[in-house]
Amino acid sequence: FLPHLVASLEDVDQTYIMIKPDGVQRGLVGEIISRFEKKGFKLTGLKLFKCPKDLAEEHYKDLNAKPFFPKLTEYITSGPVVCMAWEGVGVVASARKLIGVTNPLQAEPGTIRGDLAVQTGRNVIHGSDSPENGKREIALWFKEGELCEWTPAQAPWLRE
Ligand code: IDP
Ligand code: MG
Repeated sequence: FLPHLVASLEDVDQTYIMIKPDGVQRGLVGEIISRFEKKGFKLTGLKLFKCPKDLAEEHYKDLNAKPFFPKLTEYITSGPVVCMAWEGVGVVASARKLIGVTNPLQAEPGTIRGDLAVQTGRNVIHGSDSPENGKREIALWFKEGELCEWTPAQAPWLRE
């Protein structure tokens, strides 16, 4: 019996999900939010936001040596984004599965990128890649008071 493993199965994680400017411009906001809602995760933060350049650079700082970095920060700042915080057991990895792999042409049908996008440079959505980055990115994109703690009415129907 490994109580730490059992406990970790029940740990509630947070992930930062962002609909990129192409997703907003293409009218995909409702469609995308709906997929996370229907899955059963809990929305704890939501805003439409025009991202300043320095924030885009900070968010993607691990990629700042890549040749596509200038175009990436230009893309992210080219129009409003929808910033979201979602919470749930296993939400980080599950959201990455719902999103699909980085290149939409390789993303499985049924995933957001697989269904709704064709190019890596316009792949409509971001999702944190680890629970640590989920926390870091939520703190980066949301101010105190912008997140909402609440209990969805469906909670007892989602988990035994
Ligand atoms: P991810 O969004 O699937 O986690 P990352 O490798 O973390 O993918 O890259 C972050 C974002 O940078 C991608 O979602 C995409 O918008 C952009 N990106 C990654 N690789 C390329 C590329 O080769 N060309 C253009 N843009 C890229
Ligand atoms: Mg990434």
